[in-house]
Amino acid sequence: MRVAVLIGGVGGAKLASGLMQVVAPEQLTFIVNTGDDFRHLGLKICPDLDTVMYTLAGLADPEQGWGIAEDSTAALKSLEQNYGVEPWFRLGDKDLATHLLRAQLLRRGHSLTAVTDCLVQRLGITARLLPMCDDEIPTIIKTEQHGELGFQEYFVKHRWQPIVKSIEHKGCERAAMSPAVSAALETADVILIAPSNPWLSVAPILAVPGLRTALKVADAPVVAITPIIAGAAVKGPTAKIMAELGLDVSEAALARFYGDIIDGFVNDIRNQPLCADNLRTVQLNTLMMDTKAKDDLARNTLEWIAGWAL
Ligand code: FO1
Repeated sequence: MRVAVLIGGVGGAKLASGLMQVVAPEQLTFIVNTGDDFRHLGLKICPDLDTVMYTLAGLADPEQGWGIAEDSTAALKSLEQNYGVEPWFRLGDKDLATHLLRAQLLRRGHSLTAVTDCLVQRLGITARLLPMCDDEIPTIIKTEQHGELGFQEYFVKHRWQPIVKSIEHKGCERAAMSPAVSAALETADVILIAPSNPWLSVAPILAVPGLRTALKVADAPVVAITPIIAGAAVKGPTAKIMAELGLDVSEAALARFYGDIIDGFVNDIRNQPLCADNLRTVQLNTLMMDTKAKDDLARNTLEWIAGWAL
């Protein structure tokens, strides 16, 4: 069964770990948000691509969810102590190696898709990892307190505390879906939307021109998994942003957000049952606190979909 997954960073990576246990990795394609990408210290940083990549390679820091486990910070300390550079974005030394190699490959003229393929192969990952797009579509957050902020300034520097007024996907009208993303959606048997932040991680992917249409015309069922459990996000600002954008913090509001691009919705067992026309729903444990819960969510989701779609 070929499974394509639209995915953000830390929350999505947990589902990715589960899927790796229940689907042959060669059958898995992760289409990853790159709206969080930015340039820092002259390097292109792709936090969500790296979070998923390190998770699949077994290198991820289990506490933070991002970065490499047991990494050191000698470069960051030297930048601060010797050059007075504020270390607001914590790049570990091993993580820096990824950025250096990526920068070199990009400078040679390779696309982000090709560069990601190269990094993934060298790490021995057999699943496919695709950036949502080869063009840059930075997510810009318009805030009440600071005006427009780049994504990482909002998320890391200001610890997602500013009140969000609106979210822009800068330059999306000039971007194009990559042939690899288009092929992955066309050939998938199942398309999942990971329990990543719908506004910060999934909306940038949906902003890639043609991608919404590709989901609507796909032969495969498209199923989203809720990131909201009992009126709150497991981690991060999903619920806070929903409230700031004037939405109910509910699974019904999430289903409305995805609208006609989804055929199914995996709701959590702790949530109210969801009734919506033309939408199949199921209630599963979506709280992925340990390895078993990750594997169970992946397996139960795919078994449920197989029962009505395959
Ligand atoms: N998140 C933080 O909260 N603080 C950091 O200093 C930080 C550094 C960092 C470095 C590399 C990387 O790949 C990710 C990093 N993240 C950090 C996580 C990250 O920026 C966010 O979790 C995502 O962009 C949101 O999905």
